Amino acid sequence: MANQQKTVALIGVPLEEGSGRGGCAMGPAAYRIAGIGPAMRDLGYTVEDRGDLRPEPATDLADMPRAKNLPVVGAFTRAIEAATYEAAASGAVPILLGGDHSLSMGSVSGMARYASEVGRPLYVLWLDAHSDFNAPETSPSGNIHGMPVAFFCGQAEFAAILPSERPFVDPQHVYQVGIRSVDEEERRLIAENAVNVFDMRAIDEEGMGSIVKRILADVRQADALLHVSLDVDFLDPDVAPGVGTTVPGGATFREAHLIMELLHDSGLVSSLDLVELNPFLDDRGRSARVMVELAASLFGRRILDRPTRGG
Ligand code: HAR
Ligand code: MN
Ligand code: MN
Ligand code: MN
Repeated sequence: MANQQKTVALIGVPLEEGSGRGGCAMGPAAYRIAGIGPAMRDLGYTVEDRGDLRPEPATDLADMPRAKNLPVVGAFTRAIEAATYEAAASGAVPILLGGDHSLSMGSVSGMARYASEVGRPLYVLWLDAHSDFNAPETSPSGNIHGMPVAFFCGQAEFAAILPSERPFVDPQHVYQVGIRSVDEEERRLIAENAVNVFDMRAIDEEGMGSIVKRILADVRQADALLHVSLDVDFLDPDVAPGVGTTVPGGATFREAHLIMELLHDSGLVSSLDLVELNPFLDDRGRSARVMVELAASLFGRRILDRPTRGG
């Protein structure tokens, strides 16, 4: 990603109905207060803030007990899919300011449509404590933020939210890093679908750097677009407490920072989600600032210049 002349499109998604509790809808405001726009501008990008999406609940989507708040989440999914696709098609890098993780049903589907139009595969890097591969039938909670990966891989067709001919992401092109909370049925699903999962043990044994370099080599080899989805709970709760589903033993700030620097150097990132921030649970804006800091590193903020390494 050469910064000069590049445009980033900020898309606010005040969606919390996928999470089963209040607070994530304040996420876009918190990211703006923490300075996401100025951080991108300082790096040389043109910043288009497209404001917040606020769709009316979809009247054609019936309530489903095992997929809570479906008419709201479904309406957001449609609006997010369209906004993400349009931003990418206009040549910008979409940055989704969440909002709970159900927003990725829309952002990844929008990028999948864009990728198929330009004739390239879409790969997804999922940075999260959770696999988010439940279907309504397997979810223990019924919360849709635990289902987006299954949805964009075509494994959770729980309602006619998007046209049935939409392109799906191949689960083998999904790389999950930081995983440490997987439900019983979900465990079976990710294995059957051959999702690439790097849990905390893999990170401890192999090191974050070598895992991420391998992933990026696969993406480059495939000449793919890469969508990055960063869930606050990927980070250790000591680093980022502002999230409803903390799981101990998460990534350190240094591990997360390294990923962002490697992603920037790769030049492969086409789009980014910042999700699950719950400002109501945060500690004086700390988690919002950490997320903005990580996004800035992904877009090129660096500590020192480095000789460019090939590949
Ligand atoms: N696996 C659990 C469920 O489906 C919890 C999912 C929580 N997901 C997030 N995003 N917080 O990763 O209910
Ligand atoms: Mn998640
Ligand atoms: Mn999570
Ligand atoms: Mn393949």
